[in-house]
Parts: sequence; C-alpha cells; structure tokens
Amino acid sequence: MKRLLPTIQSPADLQHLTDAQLVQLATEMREVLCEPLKARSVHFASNLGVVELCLALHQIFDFRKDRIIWDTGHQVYPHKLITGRQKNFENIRTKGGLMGYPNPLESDFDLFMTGHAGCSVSCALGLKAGDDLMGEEHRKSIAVIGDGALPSGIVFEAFNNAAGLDKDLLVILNDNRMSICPRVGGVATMLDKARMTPALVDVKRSLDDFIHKMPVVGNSMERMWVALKEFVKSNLYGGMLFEELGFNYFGPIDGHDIPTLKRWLKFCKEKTGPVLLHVITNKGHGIECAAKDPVTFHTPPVFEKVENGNITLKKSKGSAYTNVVSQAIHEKLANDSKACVLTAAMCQGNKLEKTRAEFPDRFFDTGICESHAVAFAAGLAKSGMKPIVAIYSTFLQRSFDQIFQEVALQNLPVVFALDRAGVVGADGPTHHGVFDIPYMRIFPNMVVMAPGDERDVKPMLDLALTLDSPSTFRYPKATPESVERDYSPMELGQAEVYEWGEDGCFVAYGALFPTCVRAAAKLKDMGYDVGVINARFCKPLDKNTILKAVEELPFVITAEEGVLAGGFGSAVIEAANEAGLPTQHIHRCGVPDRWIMHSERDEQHAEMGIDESGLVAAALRMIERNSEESPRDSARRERIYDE
Ligand SMILES: Cc1ncc(C[n+]2csc(CCOP(=O)(O)OP(=O)(O)O)c2C)c(N)n1
Repeated sequence: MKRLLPTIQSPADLQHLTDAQLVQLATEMREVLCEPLKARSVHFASNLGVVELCLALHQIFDFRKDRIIWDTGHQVYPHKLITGRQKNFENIRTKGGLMGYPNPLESDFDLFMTGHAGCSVSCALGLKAGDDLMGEEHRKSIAVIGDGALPSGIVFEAFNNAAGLDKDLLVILNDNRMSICPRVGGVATMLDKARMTPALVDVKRSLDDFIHKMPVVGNSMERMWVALKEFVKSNLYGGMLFEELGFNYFGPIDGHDIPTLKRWLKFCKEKTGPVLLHVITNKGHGIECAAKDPVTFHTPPVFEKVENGNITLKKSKGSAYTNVVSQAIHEKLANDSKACVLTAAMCQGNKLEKTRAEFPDRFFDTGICESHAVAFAAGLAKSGMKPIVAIYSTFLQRSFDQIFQEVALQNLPVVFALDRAGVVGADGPTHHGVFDIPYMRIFPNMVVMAPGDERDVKPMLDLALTLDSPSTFRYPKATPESVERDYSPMELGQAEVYEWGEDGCFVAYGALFPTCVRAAAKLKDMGYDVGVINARFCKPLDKNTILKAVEELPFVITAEEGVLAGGFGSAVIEAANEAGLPTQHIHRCGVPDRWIMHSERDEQHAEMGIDESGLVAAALRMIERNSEESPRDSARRERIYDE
C-alpha cells in the first residue's frame, strides 16, 4: 500500500483524505513516532495517544489562521509530523535538531515555546481576546489539555476568566486517566464519573440543540427552559463542574475514532462562548507495551529491540543524583515520624515510588500544582511537621510567591529538594533548572546549599531537617560522582577546602565540584598549583574560607550550573565587595545571559565553558591575564595584599 505520510507536507494535504486514509495515516505516524527511540529517549506514550485527535483537528480547523495550543507541549510530535517537519523528525531532541516541545522558531504552527503544564487555556483565551480586538474575529482558538494538567490552579483561573468574558473558546480535554503517574485528586474522581455516561453524549447534544433552538417567550418561559436545562445537566452528566463554571460541556467521546472526533469538532466549531469537549484517549494507544505501562513509556529509555510489535528497553545507565536523594528522603521518613515529602505529580521523576508505597500518610502528591504544594508544605511545617518539597528546579518557579510569603516570610522550616538543577540536556530551555540560586538566595533566612558530590547529599539533608528556617539544596540531572578526600563534616555555612593552591582557586558550588577537581589536576600537570573549594553553601556563604582565597590568591574562579546573574559567583563578588576586597580577579563560570537550546548535557556544559576543559581554559586565561598586568596594577594588588 502506498505510504501516505510522505505526501503530507502541510495540513492542507490532509484535506482530501478520507476517514479510512486518515486511519492508515495514523498507523504510519505511530511507526514514525517509534523511530527516534531507537537512538534516544523521547516523549512517547502521550504522543501515541493524540494521533487521531491531531489529525481530526487539522482537518476540521485551519491552523494557518486558527489557533491551537497543546498544553505542556510534550505531546506535540504528531502535530510536528504533519506541519512540515517530517524530514527532520529523526533528529528530534538533538543539538540543532527539532525541539521536543512546540517551537515557534521551527514552525508558524507552533505559537509558544512551552514545556510547563497548565497555561494553554489562558494563552488560547488571550489569543482569542487579542484576535477579536485586532478585527480577526473569524479565528478560532483551541486549547488541548490533558487530565493531568487540568487541575493546575491556573487552568481554573482561565476557566473563570473565559466564562466571564464569554469568548468563543474551545477547550479539548484529553482524558487518558494518566498524568505521568496515575492522576490524583478530586478532579480525577469527577472525570471518572463523567466517563460512566458516554452513552448519553448524543442525547445531550440533541437536547442541547433543542434547548438552544426553543423560542424564549417571556420571563416565565425563560425561567422554565433554564430550569429544564439545569435538570438535564444534573441528571445526564452529574452537574459537571465545567457547566457550573459557565462552559458548554460535551462528551465524553472516543478520541481514537476519527469520524466521531470530526463530527464533534465540527459541532463545537459552530458553538459560541466557551466550550469544553471531553475526549477519551489511551496513553500509548496503538503500541501494546506503551498502552499497558504508560508510566514507563511516558519518556522511556532507548529501545534495544523492536520485534513483532514488542519493544525491549535498554537498561538505564545506573544511578542518578535523583536516586541518591530519594534514598536519603526515604531514610529520613523511616527514622523521623515528623518528616514528610511532597511531589507535584513527579513521583516517578523524583523516584519516590518506594516512599509512596511505604509511607502513604506522609507522602503527598498534589498533582501538577507547584504553588499549592509549597503553601501546603507551609501549613504542614506550621503544624510541626518537617516537610521536604521535592520539585524540579524549573517547576518550582511556578511557586515563587508561595516560597516568599507562605514559607520564607513566616520563617518556616520547609526543605526544598530541587531536582534537575542545572542544564537538563534534551528537554532544553523550557526545563533547564538554572534560576533557583538567585530566586532562593534573595529571601532572608533561607539557607541555600548544594551538595558538591554524592557524599554530601545525606549529610546535607540531615542538616536541613535540623534547621528552624527554610532551606534548599539542588542537584543535577546527572550520574552522581564522589570525590576521594578526607571528608569534612557538614556544618551550616562552612565550605570544604579540598586543596589549597598558590596560583589560584576554583570555588565550586554544587555538582561541578568533581569537574573542578579534574580541571585542577590537569592544571597541575601543566605546572600550575590551583586549589579547589567545595562551597556547599551559597547562603550563609563561608566568608572566612572563600574571602581568604579572594584575598590571598592571584585568581578565584567560581563554578556553578546556574545563571550568572545573581548566582553563586555574584554572592562571592558581593561578599568581597562588602569586605572591601578587589574583585577583578574573580571570574564567574556558569550559565550566560542567553537561552541554552536542547542538546546533550555535556554539549551544553562545553558550550558554556563549565566542562573540564572550559574550566582549565578559564584558569589559563586568568593566569595569562595576571601575567600581562601592568606594573601599576600588580603594585596595587601587592599593596592590597600587604594591607
Ligand atoms: C508545571 C509542570 N509541572 C510538571 C511537569 C512535568 N510533566 C510533564 S507531562 C506531565 C503529565 C501531564 O499529564 P497530562 O496533562 O494528562 O498529559 P498526558 O501526558 O497524560 O497526555 C507532567 C507532570 C510539567 N511539564 N510542568
């Protein structure tokens, strides 16, 4: 049979296809979705689940003018395949290749570069309001949102606003009963109830049409029809929350049946005001193992073998910092009945499954609701518990204000364990956790720290749980490393001097410590005596140790996997400046003031000069610069040292 997918260069090429051809196309698209996984980990099960929905949407709407926002954006691969990006698809998530999320730089069919969940309805509503004001009322606006993202608070803010504005907005709820892990909470229960009434969907549609077409004669007649509609609503689909919020709710419908999807999309297209279409899909649809185990197949490891539709996954590379931290958290909960842990829908990502199973009373999954999670943790702390908020650095940004007000301002002992802190490789700029050092260190009383290596993790968590103020520690998406040394005990605000050197010093904040140790060894081979300090704390900063280096050594290089603006290096310069020390011989290595695109984490480190050779090069530049110093400069430096 002739393959159809290669003939689809743009959604315009879909228009003449029959439903049977769309079904064939869906099968071909699923085959292509498997391809990248032979080489690297990519989002998988969510994409398999929306193939038919994507095709139906592109046939019924024209997204050269209409607007579509795929919430989060991890399920955007089918959309990429039919919007002119097929030939580059194989290189998705590699340096210079397609991004794994929507990217307006790749295509006009992508409107926002996103990767965080929850903002689709707000953006689609804003687009509609903007288009109306710009005289482009004909443009339709659609948000496709999963049942995992749906309970995010901002979604309900958008629903509230949409109903108030009464804009023509179509929200498609892609309900596959899964977040990454099984979905949790009251909205999940509500959706489960709605699933039980699919047979009544068409009755509801006919009644809705009937009610809308009935002439309204006088006030009492109007009241009667409103009452009838309310009766129908509450009896046929359980008084769905969406209707109560002012949306016209339709569904649930089968999200894998193309004719059904098209029929309902056409129907919704003609509706005015905010409409929600509830679509039921299977995460992993069409690939048996993915449908059976959507948790593993959300972003599975590389495929080792694909045989007769069976997929064998490559064994993962071994441990990660996440494992070390989750093990430490588990031990804490086992030994301290006040310790508890919170995740915002990332139980699997944070590797907290064992803790969830063994301590269900002290494990809280809030769903994708980071700001709520932080305020909730504040409540737990106030009542005497010791909450550990385990959230990725990038997602915790969503709760900046709760960190400020509910936690820091109250000086509550909440511990923030920030996973994926630093650059994250293939996910790219939507997911890099590079802002947390500045956004945490600005709060009074916040203890800001980072383990230098694997050995630092447990003592740091132990210390955090003894504090009576909030604290945070960060760790990267990386294989843990351990530096051989006489281990210095973890003490609040104390750095660890790994080695003192007469020619200069690296001050490492966090997991770049082993890289700095290797860079110093290389410099030693070249004949330079460069020391290494494992800073451990950004706040309180160990001024005794670090300013001694600033004061005594020809150069100091700070190394951090975070933005330079306001980060650890800035903290060192601020402290030196406050102490009246010169700072021009302090060089900061970290994340520069531009977006770091997707590629391997190693490639990103090299790009930013925070890999071993980048750090060596930085040291050599400092050495060279110092040797080029004018006699006046060096006299001045000597005078300062003498003083
Ligand atoms: C703010 C935020 N928190 C957490 C995540 C991590 N995350 C990515 S996809 C996902 C699950 C989304 O579930 P759902 O919306 O139902 O989509 P599905 O994958 O089931 O299609 C989560 C928790 C995120 N992207 N953004």
